[in-house]
Amino acid sequence: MRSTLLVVGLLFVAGVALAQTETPEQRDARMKWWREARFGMFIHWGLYAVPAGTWKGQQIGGIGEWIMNTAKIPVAEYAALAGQFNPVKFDADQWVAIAKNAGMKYIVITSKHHDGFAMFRSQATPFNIYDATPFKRDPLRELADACQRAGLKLGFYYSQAQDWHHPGGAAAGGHWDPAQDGSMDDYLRDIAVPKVRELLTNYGPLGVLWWDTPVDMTRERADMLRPLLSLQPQIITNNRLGGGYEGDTETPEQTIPATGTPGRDWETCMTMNDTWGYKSYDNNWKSPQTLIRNLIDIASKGGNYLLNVGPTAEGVIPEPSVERLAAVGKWLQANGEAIYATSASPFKKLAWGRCTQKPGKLYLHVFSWPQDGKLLVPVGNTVTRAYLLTAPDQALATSADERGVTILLPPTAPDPAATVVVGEIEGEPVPLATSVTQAADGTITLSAADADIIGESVRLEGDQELNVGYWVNVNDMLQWQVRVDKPGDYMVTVNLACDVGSGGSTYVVVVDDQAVVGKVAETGGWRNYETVELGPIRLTQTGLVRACVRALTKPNLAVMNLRSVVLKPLAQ
Ligand code: H79
Repeated sequence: MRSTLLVVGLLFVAGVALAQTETPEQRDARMKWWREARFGMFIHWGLYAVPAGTWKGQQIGGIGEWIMNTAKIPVAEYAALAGQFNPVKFDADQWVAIAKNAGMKYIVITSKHHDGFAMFRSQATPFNIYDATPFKRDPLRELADACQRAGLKLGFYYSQAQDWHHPGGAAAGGHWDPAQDGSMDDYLRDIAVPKVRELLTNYGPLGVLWWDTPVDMTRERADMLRPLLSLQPQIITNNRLGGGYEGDTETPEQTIPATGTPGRDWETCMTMNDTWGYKSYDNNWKSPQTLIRNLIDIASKGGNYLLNVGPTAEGVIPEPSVERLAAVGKWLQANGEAIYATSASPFKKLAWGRCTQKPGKLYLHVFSWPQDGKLLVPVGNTVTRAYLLTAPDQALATSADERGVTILLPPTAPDPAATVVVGEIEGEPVPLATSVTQAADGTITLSAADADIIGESVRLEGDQELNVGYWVNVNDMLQWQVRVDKPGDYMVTVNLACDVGSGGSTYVVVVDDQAVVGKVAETGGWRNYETVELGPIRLTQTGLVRACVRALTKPNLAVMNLRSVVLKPLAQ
């Protein structure tokens, strides 16, 4: 009896383990379409499209889908919006065509945002578009069918930890109406779990389940939802379930990480203006060029771009979004080979643009067209053939030296947003160490972005001007190779930030074996940058020299955040 129980027990444990483990090959197979896709459409559509950013005549600040929370709208008043929600212009095939025409390979739509309103027919709650509105249709059903017809993957966003409508769901997002009173566990059990089960059961094979804002999601709460994923064994989930679950993808929101997220698949989600859910008066649109370059930047770091649209309460994707998506689509029509199914750049940083690659090919996305027509690619391989992606029959001349391969370009950029030059190579690309060169006036800028970062903790971060941060290991250091052509005396300045309580570290800047020492003074915050003068340094030789910044002592949390070290020539 005992041994039977033991055997049954072991079989059970083995079964669970089997169900939960996946070999790396199985995982790669599951992730394949997503990794190749590179570009998807995020759709934020819900009841918030009715007020569209205005409540009782007042324009409400912040993101449109948060209006109920930001304006502290009582639950019953907000729910009454459903009576006015009749998106008769909604046409699933048209939305899917807009995405497809943009070159997007998948769609992720809000099935239920924090406001609690389900954009699908649900048995779990009448607060859904089928039962509570005059529309009486299930747009997710129609989108699932339209995506199937068009060959796009469909994913659902589901906000599991916030629900400002159903009792118990508003604990995480604030609380402003007694109707929200209740237990989060009851809400999860009675509302979230059955709804997610419906989403994973009723709409055919899904590409993605996109959780959000895992506030108060303990392991126990996450474990109420996570087993449902076995209903769709191939589904890809993000890292926002909570409870310590990592999911498949990292999800930087509104930012492109400086170096991607090494070792993890990732997807930047971003708005085209400043809101996810529709706001009638938000006209702060990003230019097509910015969107194209964002997509390239992300692909060059091995990530995906999930670009948002916020349809109106009539069911229309705003025209400025449609125009921009068409422009990106036009670019991808000509240059898609350099985006889809590519892998990340082999280079750390390129002064003129970005790089993606496929076996045997470097795709050089030129943002800043070289004035002298010479594109320097810091690669050690022989480039057997170079050409514009849009003109593969016209070979471009190349030459090689110790800095890499120079490709001779036409005098003007054929595509100002980004022109793709293809460099065909044999074998794996061999990136060459790039060196910092002196500006015309002699200035030497050692930027964090150009540094070789050596260490365990310190790493590159930031959006615009990059910095190194997380410098908690005193032995970490930054290095550069500098090509000196104007020896002489230079003043060394450092652009750094240091939070209150973390000051006092000492560090040394070494260039060409000459050292200056500094002591970090607090600047009031990790993002408060100040430029401090360290002292003079003499450069005696021309040619390649080494530069480095390393810490000597670190009495507190971290050494500093560092953006750059600059050497300015002193008057002779
Ligand atoms: O669905 C989109 C956002 O609504 C959601 N994630 C993306 C994909 C999101 N929810 N919360 N957050 C992002 C971050 C929290 C923002 C807040 Fe605020 C800052 C909440 C309160 C202060 C923004 C500003 C919302 C209200 C005021």
